[in-house]
Amino acid sequence: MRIDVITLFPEMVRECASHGIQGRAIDRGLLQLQTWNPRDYTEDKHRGVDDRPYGGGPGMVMQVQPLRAAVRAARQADASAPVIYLSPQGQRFDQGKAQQLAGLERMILVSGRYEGVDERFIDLEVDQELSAGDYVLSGGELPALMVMDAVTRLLPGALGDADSAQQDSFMEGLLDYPHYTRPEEIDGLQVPAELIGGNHADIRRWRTRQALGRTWQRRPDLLELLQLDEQQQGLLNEFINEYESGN
Ligand code: 9WO
Repeated sequence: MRIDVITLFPEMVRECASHGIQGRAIDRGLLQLQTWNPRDYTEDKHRGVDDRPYGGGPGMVMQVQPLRAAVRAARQADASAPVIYLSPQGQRFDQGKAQQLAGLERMILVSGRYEGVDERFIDLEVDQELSAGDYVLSGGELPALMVMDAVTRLLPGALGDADSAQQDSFMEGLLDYPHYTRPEEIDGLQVPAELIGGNHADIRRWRTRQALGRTWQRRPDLLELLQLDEQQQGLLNEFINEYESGN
C-alpha cells in the first residue's frame, strides 16, 4: 500500500511512522509513505500557505492553491486514490473503517493546521472526511498517523506470527482480555489459575469470557453491535453470574 500525506510538518509524520510495526512495514516495502508539503507548492513569493478568515475572527485559514497543488503532485499517475481530510467534522474512524482502507492500494491523507482549510478545498478535492474522535487538536497529523497505524497493522505480513494469533475471529468487536506476565504473584495479586494450568481450551474460554465480560461492563454499545453465538452467550452469562454473586 502507498500512503501520501499532505502536511506542513512532514518530518513529524515521517519520524513518528519510522518506529515499531509501522517502521518495519516501511522497511519491508509493505507500506510506502510519501509526504508533500504545501509550502513547497505555493505560488506566493513569501511562501505563504494561510491567510485571514473572511468574516473575521481569530486565527488563519489554509489557502486552496498550495493544498490543491500538493494533492495534485501526490496524485500523479493514480487519479483514483481517495483524498481523506482528517477533521472532527468527519465520519468517526473505527476498526471497520481501518479494514475498509486496508483494502485500498493507495490513499492520500490531508492534515490541516491553523483554524482549518478553506471549505472550497474540501468541496473540490476531498472525497471523505474522517474524525479520530470528538476533540480538537492543533492539527491533523496525529489523526493521520493513527489512521496509518491502524491500517498498517492489517496489511498482510505486517505483524509477526505472535501478534497475528491475536486476530481471533471469536474476539472480533470485543475489548481485549487482561494480560499477565511473570512473576506469578505481586503484592498478593495472583495470575488467574486458568492461565497457569496450560490447558489451551481452558485458556481460550477464560480469555473469551473476560473479553465478553469487560465489553459488557465497559462498552455495552459495542456488545449491541454483535450477534453472540450460543457459546459466547454462555460464557458471558458465566461472567455475569460470577459478577452478580460478587466474585
Ligand atoms: C479550531 C477552532 C478554534 C475555535 C473554535 C473551533 C475550532 N475548531 C478548530 C479546529 O477544528 N481546528 C482544526 C485543527 C483545523 C484542522 C486541523 N486541526 C485539527 C484536526 N484539530 N483536530 C483535528 C482532528 C482531526 C481528526 N480527528 C480528530 C481531530
